[in-house]
Amino acid sequence: MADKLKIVLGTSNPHKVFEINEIAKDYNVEFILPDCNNFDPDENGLTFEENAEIKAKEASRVSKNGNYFMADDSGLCVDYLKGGPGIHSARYDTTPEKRIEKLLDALKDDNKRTAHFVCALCLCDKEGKVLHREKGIVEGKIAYSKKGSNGFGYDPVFLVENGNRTMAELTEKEKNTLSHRGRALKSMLEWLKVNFKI
Ligand code: ITT
Repeated sequence: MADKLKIVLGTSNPHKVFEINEIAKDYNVEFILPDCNNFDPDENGLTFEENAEIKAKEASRVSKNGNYFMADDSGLCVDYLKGGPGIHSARYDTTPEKRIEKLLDALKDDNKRTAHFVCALCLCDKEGKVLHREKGIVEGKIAYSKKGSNGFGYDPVFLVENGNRTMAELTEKEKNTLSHRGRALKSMLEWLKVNFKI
């Protein structure tokens, strides 16, 4: 079998690297971290797509390893908060716990709880040229309190689709099958399979 295609993942979030490699494990590809001291691009885009592109291009610029670069920009969009925290999900408050508390507090008057997670992926080459993009969404609702301990971020308060389990109560495999990241990445992997024979 040919060597695994290595793709540098422009991220500083270890949960993303773990989930992405888990989802990709049946393909001849491996996602690795950028070879640089501190990966911290200015995510000043106005959309998930723009921020994914900023991070993928920054990885191609600063990383000393790799020929291909991908980034994931993702977040939680709550209807009552007019799509917020959205692209600001990672910065909604200072810690994951505080972010969840702030979200539950914002919805405490029994407001509309429908929400969705979004994941935008962008793949580019060494020169920073965009080769492909994908997007994945999973619909759900914000729970009244935290449940479950798997996953990361807002998973303990995100009730998946029409079910009564939060994302943090799903097994790793269940989350990866239906999550925004799982859906976007599956399409990206199929594209890579056709174009890079992975
Ligand atoms: P990088 O920018 O370095 O990749 P980040 O965590 O800052 O890492 P984003 O800017 O894309 O990444 O913000 C994503 C945030 O959205 C993340 O920190 C979580 O709070 C939330 N999020 C994204 N995917 C999630 C998931 O699968 N489960 C729970 N929360 C998620």
